Amino acid sequence: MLSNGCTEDDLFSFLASKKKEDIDHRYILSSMCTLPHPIAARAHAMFLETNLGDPGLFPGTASLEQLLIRRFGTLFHKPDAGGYATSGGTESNIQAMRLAKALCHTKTPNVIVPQSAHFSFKKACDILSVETRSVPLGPDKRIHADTAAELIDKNTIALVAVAGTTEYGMVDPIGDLAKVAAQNDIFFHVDAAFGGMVIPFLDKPIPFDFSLPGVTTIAVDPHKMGMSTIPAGCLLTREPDMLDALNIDTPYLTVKKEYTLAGTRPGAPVVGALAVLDYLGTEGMKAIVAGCMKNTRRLIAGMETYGIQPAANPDVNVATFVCDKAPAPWRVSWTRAGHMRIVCMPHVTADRIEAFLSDFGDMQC
Ligand code: 0PR
Repeated sequence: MLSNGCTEDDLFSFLASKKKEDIDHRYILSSMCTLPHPIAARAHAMFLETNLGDPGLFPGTASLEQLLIRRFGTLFHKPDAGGYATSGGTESNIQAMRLAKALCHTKTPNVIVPQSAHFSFKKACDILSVETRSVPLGPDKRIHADTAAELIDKNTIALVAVAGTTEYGMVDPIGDLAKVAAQNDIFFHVDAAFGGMVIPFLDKPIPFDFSLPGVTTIAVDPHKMGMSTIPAGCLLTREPDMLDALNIDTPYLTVKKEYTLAGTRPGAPVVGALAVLDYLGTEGMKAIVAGCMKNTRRLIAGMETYGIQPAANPDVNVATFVCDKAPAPWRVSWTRAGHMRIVCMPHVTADRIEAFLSDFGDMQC
């Protein structure tokens, strides 16, 4: 640390020079995050000092968190769903697995997780000392109910499915899997961290939520397609009080118990998330999602004109290709199987897709 600090001008020119080292968002095609909606940024700035970890000091902010949970509960067909705002999909998935473990009493627990699941489940199972059983994918890059059912035994504490897989943008057959979970009386967690803010707004929504009786919990991330500021995730539970199973005593806080993972929790991105939902409404979100899906289809069609085949037929706005090279300075990502992956987020506009396709064509020549 500098003993006498520095001037504000010096400090901010240093920070600005460092920010310039970051990748220009116009070239980022690899991210499931996007530029925050201006409404989210404005709401975030209003609530900078708020801490949901001690909600009795910020009752107004805490009521906005409850409102956010109610908005998602309603969107997911269970208006009285329980839940809270997490730091994102990783925390939601860890907490869902923690909850599943708390509700079961087995000495050697296992969870059944799709091969396509996000790596946060590895962290969850590691922390919780739970065995992971991986469900292989079908040729359509989804898991199937019969293959998942074969892995269930008396020590299975949870089944997991993904609504919008990280790598290929696929939605598992949640309806079939929910039936298997219900028949076996197993906790069923749907990771809709990405798809939860896409699927409800598609022209033909795919059933994935509490409308399916077997679904126990859902993870959804406003800081992905919800265009909120980072970090903003939500964990939703079918039963309003389910999370109480995770309560621990917090004697010196304004609340005497908490079930969250983090202690201090930022209110600002949570309010940012709610602000975007309320500002855009369902029609506004449908327009955003329709744009992202149109761009995804255009990208796939454009790549096909160069002889590049898609690696999957995605349910959400993730396009993957059998291709091993991308033009600079674009930032794409690569799946474990070596496919090129582009996430058509709101900042990836139609113009940017055309610019990428044009640069891709030039690279091929
Ligand atoms: N579940 C799913 C289905 C996800 O896709 C992700 C993250 C998570 C859970 C975990 O969410 P958090 O990262 O919020 O904890 N998916 C992206 C990924 O790993 C996250 C990401 C975002 C990566 C932006 C890079 C990036 O630039 O690919």
